[in-house]
Amino acid sequence: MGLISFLKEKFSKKKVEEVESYSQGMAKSRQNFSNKLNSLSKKYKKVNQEYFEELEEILIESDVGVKLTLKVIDEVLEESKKKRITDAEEINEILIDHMFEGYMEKGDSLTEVRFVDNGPTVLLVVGVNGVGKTTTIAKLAKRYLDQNKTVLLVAADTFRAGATEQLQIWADRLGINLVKGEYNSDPSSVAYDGMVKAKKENIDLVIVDVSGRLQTKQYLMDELSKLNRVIGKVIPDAPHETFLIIDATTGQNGVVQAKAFAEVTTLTGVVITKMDGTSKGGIILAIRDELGVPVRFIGLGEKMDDLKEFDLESYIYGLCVEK
Ligand SMILES: Nc1nc2c(ncn2[C@@H]2O[C@H](COP(=O)(O)OP(=O)(O)O)[C@@H](O)[C@H]2O)c(=O)[nH]1
Ligand SMILES: [Mg+2]
Repeated sequence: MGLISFLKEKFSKKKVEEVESYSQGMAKSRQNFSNKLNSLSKKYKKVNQEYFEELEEILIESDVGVKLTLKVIDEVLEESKKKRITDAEEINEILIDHMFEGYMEKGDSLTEVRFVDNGPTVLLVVGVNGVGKTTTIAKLAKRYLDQNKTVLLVAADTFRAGATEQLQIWADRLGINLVKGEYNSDPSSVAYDGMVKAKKENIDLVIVDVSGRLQTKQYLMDELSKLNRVIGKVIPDAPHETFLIIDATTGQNGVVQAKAFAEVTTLTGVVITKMDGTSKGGIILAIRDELGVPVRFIGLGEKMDDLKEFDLESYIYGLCVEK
């Protein structure tokens, strides 16, 4: 049984809330992707060269990325030849199996923040302006507050006008503390203050909002390594996690950003925001293929509870299964 048939059966019996929220959040992507796949299989019934060319186009238009698209199409061609399958619907199922196998091949798929046994766990959150960093930080803080952890926020994005104020509003709403500095002050000194406070107060999770200025790679690299050094001085082995935030609506530009960050620092996870606002949900696969870093959470809306653990099966279902 193909993966899609398997998932249809699994989720039609057990309509879990998680799957529902994925389905809603990914409606635009699904309309784009699964409708195109369906009309393609109706148009061709039996596959041929043109069919595979159109299939390739659909994948590329969904932001799966050229490299992964070519790899997957090759695999599907090979399997269909070997098994002598020419029925377009069956081929589409094989395609989906391969797209998602590709994800699993790229390493671990953990989601929740990994907490250290002793002392504060430090999570750096990086990404360019406007991708949803601050909102995601607030959502993550809420998630772990709900799990009875103590959370401290650190506003190390001191360059963007209003960034600190925005984080302050969230901290107030959530009833937690925020460590901040003057506008344009050194992010590392704010981070330092944050670490000292977190250690003194024995906080479980410290989330640091980091400015993602990509003017030059050297600049970003210097700034991030200084930040890492300063944090590690106060809390050994910290930061424990570095999440990169990518806006799904930026398409392949998001992939370019991800590569740039991965070159200058060690990323332990990616969070893809605004999945609800794109019709090109394939970006998750492209990022995973290019970086090999697990997607830890996805943003499916602007509300506090719209941040979900990334779940590959729910994602596939949300992307591919017509409602
Ligand atoms: N629809 C939608 N909007 C989001 C999501 N995440 C963030 N946003 C919006 O994106 C905008 C920029 O977010 P912000 O957190 O300020 O970005 P930052 O500059 O990276 O800190 C805000 O209007 C957020 O409400 C999401 O998952 N879905
Ligand atoms: Mg911000």
